[in-house]
Amino acid sequence: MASITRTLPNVLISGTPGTGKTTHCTALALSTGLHHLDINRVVKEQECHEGWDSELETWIVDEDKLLDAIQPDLEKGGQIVDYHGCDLFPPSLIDLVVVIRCETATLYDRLQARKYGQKKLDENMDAEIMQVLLEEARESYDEEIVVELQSNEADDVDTNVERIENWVAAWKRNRTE
Ligand code: DAT
Repeated sequence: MASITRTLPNVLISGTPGTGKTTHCTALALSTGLHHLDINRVVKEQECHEGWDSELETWIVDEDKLLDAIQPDLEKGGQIVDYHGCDLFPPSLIDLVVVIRCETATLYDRLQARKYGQKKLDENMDAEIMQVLLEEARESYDEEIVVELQSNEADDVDTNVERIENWVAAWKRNRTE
């Protein structure tokens, strides 16, 4: 089985757009040496989509094609997976799920700064308020591997990254014992 042969863990960093996924993944890739697997980038560069949704300003993802594209990396392990969805990845290939959260006023400012259209902005604000990603994560994976972390201030990133770094180190130790 793929999960037995992996010597490095796969960590999914999820959350509503603007909460801080990419900020965390970039820092984590630097501090752990694991690979930042930016799913939006794969979708775009490997054309794992069925076109552009101009109303929601996003690619319409072809999930089968996307999974085919990333499966080898997930099987290899050592991936920090950066994506706003949780239910797409095979649970057997994900070792930790971090759902990044953010206070609504702060998120609103971040999304406005990105110049999102009103529909996209409202949809993402609703998703954060209704904690859609957290629920999705809890439904898709064992509850013990799902962690919710706040990302409102710069200090939060440092604390969260250190915590995930420690988790990765413990996972590696457990593998070799
Ligand atoms: P995501 O990848 O979830 O869309 P991001 O990492 O690009 O989010 O962050 C969105 C913006 O918010 C970006 O300008 C960085 C900033 N940001 C993220 N986390 C933060 C934090 N904890 N403190 C201050 N700014 C943060």
